[in-house]
Amino acid sequence: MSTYHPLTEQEAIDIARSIEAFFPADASLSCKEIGDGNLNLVFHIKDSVSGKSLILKQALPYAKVVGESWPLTLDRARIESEKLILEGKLAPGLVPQVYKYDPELALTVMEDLSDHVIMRRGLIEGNIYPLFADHISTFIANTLFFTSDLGMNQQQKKLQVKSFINPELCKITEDLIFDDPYTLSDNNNYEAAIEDAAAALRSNDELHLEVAILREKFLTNAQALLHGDLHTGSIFITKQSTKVIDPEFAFYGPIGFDIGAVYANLLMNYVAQAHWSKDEAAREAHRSYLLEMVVSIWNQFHDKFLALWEAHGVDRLANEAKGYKQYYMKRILQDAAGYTGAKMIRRIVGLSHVIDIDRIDDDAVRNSCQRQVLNIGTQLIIRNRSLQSIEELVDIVKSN
Ligand code: SR1
Ligand code: MG
Repeated sequence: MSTYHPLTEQEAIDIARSIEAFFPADASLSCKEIGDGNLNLVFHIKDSVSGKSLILKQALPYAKVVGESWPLTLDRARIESEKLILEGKLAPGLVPQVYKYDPELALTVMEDLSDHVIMRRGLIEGNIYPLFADHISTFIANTLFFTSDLGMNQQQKKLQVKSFINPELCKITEDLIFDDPYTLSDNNNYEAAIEDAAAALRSNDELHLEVAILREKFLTNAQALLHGDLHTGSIFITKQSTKVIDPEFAFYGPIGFDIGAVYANLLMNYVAQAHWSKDEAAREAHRSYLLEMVVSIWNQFHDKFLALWEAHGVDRLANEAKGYKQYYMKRILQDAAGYTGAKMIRRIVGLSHVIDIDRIDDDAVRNSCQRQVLNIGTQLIIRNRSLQSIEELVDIVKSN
């Protein structure tokens, strides 16, 4: 057993070579560290003889995006590998295969998805993904239903809640999403040109009440085992295939939080298409496509979740009480709207941004997009508890 230390590229090659029956004996392995996320090292190992490849992901004991001054638990590597394995069982084909987890090194060895692209980049290029709504609605419905009190043994669920307690990663979300944007915080990061819009977030009492309610649900509502960070940078995609990665923020929380993460990132791309699409017709086509995708994801998720409930529901009263299913699904939709708004706002004024918006080089266009994201986010949060349909969510987006 090795004691923890950040791996060198040569050590990553040696570990990859030891994965049984993966690389042939005459493999000629090369390695490159390719991690471009906020937290971890990611080694890409390739055999030039067979063409086979692997990913080794190693957690660092601090948040890479900030540095060693922000210590972070290595237990997130366990949570990530256990969640990936569980997701692979509940939503087959929609996550990378895990070959090995090494707790000492906080290391997960998994399938290389280099034949896919990160969805955020694909959307910026204006690509269409015809199967995405089907795939992601299956992923969300299956992983959330079967880890909830509706779909699994309720005593086992309590043990699962315990095993996925993830206090440090949850605190990042609690601070960066549900606190910092609404106060003067050193973590905040936004341009002087939108100071007035950022200040408006800090003085809006109606908004603060709704964010406090969303925050409370995030802190206390252990509804299902969430991915916890389901943005378009956590999704590898092609026209035929979707693979969800990076569940290190997994914990038991409100179902709407995962849906809100997907929506927020689709909608920020929707706003940013004002810059990224070459001509007006292409831009409008892509924007319509993104809004249709938002509607389709909800409708498919709704139908799939209810079908699972019908076939596999374990809670007699929840199964039979008249009106309960409608109540439950509407609450998920309303939570999803609120979390969509919260996740949009944090990416404009908070610590960690998205390239859809940040890489717009024209200052005026970028600032205008930032303001639009803040407006949509604010309205979604303020109106979340009265929202009645997915079409209403789309209307809020279009009217801002
Ligand atoms: C300090 S980590 C910043 C962000 O990166 C992750 O992807 C999460 O979204 C987190 O909030
Ligand atoms: Mg991540």
